[in-house]
Amino acid sequence: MIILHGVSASPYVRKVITVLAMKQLPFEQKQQMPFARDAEFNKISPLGKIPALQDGDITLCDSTVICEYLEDTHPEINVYPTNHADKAKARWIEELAGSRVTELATGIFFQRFMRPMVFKQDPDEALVEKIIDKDLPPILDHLETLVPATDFLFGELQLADISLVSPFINASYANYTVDTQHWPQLSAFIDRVKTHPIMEPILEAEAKIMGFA
Ligand SMILES: N[C@@H](CCC(=O)N[C@@H](CS)C(=O)NCC(=O)O)C(=O)O
Repeated sequence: MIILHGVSASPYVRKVITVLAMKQLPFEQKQQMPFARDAEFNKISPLGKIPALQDGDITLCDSTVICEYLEDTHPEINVYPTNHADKAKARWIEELAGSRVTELATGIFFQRFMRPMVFKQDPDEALVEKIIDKDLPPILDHLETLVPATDFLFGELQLADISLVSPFINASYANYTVDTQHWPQLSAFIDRVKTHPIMEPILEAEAKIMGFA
């Protein structure tokens, strides 16, 4: 049985949960918190980050590495495009989503959710304002041109779509949603991914764990 370490509300853990669901792979989840400084967990994940995945004798860290491993070992249902050019484009979107987009969107989540709930500190609202007003708009302008008007980035729902939307799900827990007036295509795309039949039950289960439902 595959064991996934990491809390469901991590944007990176959510990628892996969704890929496991798309590939219809059963797994056991251990709700490992990030920043736990847990010596036992560090044996599995040397940087202490989530997600980590164990599959028999194999232990892997990093959501991208894990998703590629699942794609290679279970290729029956693809989560990456199969042609080289689209696959490279999908990997770039996953990288962009996992770096700058996550840094900003999850930055809002970190300030408004993690700081008060986990670290018992006040959020830095000035920083949140800077992210929303200055840092995010140029990225959102780019994403507005990147996402399609209908369906998903490569036709059917795949990992690139999930990677891109995942950080915005965290931001929504911190009362931030993409402005539908300024970025209508991106906003509609985010809704389409969140309400996809694969994603919806995952988000419902996550909301229960988070105490939102
Ligand atoms: N590149 C990694 C990033 C993982 C990551 O940064 N996870 C966060 C939680 S969302 C974490 O564990 N942070 C704890 C830390 O940085 O010590 C991936 O794609 O899995």
